[in-house]
Amino acid sequence: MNAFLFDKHLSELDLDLDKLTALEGERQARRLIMIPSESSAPLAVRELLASPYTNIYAEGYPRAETRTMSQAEILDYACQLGTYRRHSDLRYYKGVEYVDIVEALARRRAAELFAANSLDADDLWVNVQPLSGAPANNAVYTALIKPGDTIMGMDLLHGGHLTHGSPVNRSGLFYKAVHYTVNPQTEQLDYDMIADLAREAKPKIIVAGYSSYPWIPDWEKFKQIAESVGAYLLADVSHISGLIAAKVCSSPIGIADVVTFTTHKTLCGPRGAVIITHDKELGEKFDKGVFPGEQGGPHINTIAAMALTFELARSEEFLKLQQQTLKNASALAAAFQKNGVKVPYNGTDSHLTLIDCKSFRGPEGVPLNGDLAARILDLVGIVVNRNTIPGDRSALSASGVRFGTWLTNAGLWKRTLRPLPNRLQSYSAPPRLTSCARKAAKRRAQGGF
Ligand code: DSN
Repeated sequence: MNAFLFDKHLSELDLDLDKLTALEGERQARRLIMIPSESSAPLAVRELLASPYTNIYAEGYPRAETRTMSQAEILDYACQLGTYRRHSDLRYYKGVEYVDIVEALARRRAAELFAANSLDADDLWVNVQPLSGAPANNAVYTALIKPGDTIMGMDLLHGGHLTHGSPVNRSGLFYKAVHYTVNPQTEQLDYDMIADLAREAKPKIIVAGYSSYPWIPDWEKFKQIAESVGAYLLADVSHISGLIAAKVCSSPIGIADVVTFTTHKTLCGPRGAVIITHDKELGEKFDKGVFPGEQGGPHINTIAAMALTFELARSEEFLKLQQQTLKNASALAAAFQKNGVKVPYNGTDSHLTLIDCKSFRGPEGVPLNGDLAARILDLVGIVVNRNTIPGDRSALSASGVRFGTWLTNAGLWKRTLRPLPNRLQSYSAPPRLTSCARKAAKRRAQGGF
């Protein structure tokens, strides 16, 4: 019984899920995936995600003094394990002697990697427990403001994120959200307009950092605006954390009061998120905001994978990857423009760019929309997402398509496409679309949906 449940491989236990997983791997290897919020995590990162750390509960945090220890001190097992045995700790569970080391290492490596703007690792307070970007931002709000307080972020339709105060998200339901937009003439951030809105709305938090606005913000200008109205500045750099880690774009660390980011986009790590501040008092609030404010047990397998990600991001290869990712995005935007395709925001200095699908018209002059464009591209093996662009009125009818160049890390020329595993050779293909369509028509004819 035990052997049946616990010792067998997926291919022995569930052929369907095994096939589906192999097919997904094959899809990812064959397609040009250009969704800028995705990435391809290295094999070793994925090994850690499937490691024994997935079994652990560890509510709480490692000891505070490990924040200013060097990596060598954190990895001094004799000392760490002795301390663990001798003293009580902040975790609610035992069995976390190695987990403590892993999380302390992840925090330290993140601090060393992201130290910038004259700060060093010892100046930074890092939390690596947020399960993803949305919980990270929500933990920051929980820590800093009360329901009903005002937050100010970029309009979702112009490139902001759901958690920056969208009315359909908790950030817009619990807090009073006001939104800045791009300047309609330049389609770029207009710091005077943002400052005017901040003076009028008096937000407690201003959010900078975007999901589809492609230009790196001027962090100092945002900080001046936030200070002028007594607001905290939250830099949500989820999309560009890999670029910041490689120092190929400006960093808000030490400028913004708090920086949040996911680890699975340009940073090429596991699906998780990080909160960093240079203010210890705020850091302690964020720790409480994450646990117990927002979450229960952290995902230690993810934290272990983050620790590796932060180490890999210090490599020369990672730097080259991020440099090339930037070059590729600029080249892509320029090529679109050269071919008469309108590029919203008029270019990029990050890892993503967009097109305005209205540049294309059908035979009767009907403009292409984002959804149809994304479907056509999918059919030819290019995977993107439809996206709103300035001028759109609803997230449901987007005129744009968003392209990210993280696929630089697939190398194209470097990756050899492996044939499907033998066990899939005999796999009979899923029902063809036409037969699916026939079945759907039959269901509809019989009064189904
Ligand atoms: N929705 C993600 C994106 O695609 O940018 C960010 O959370």
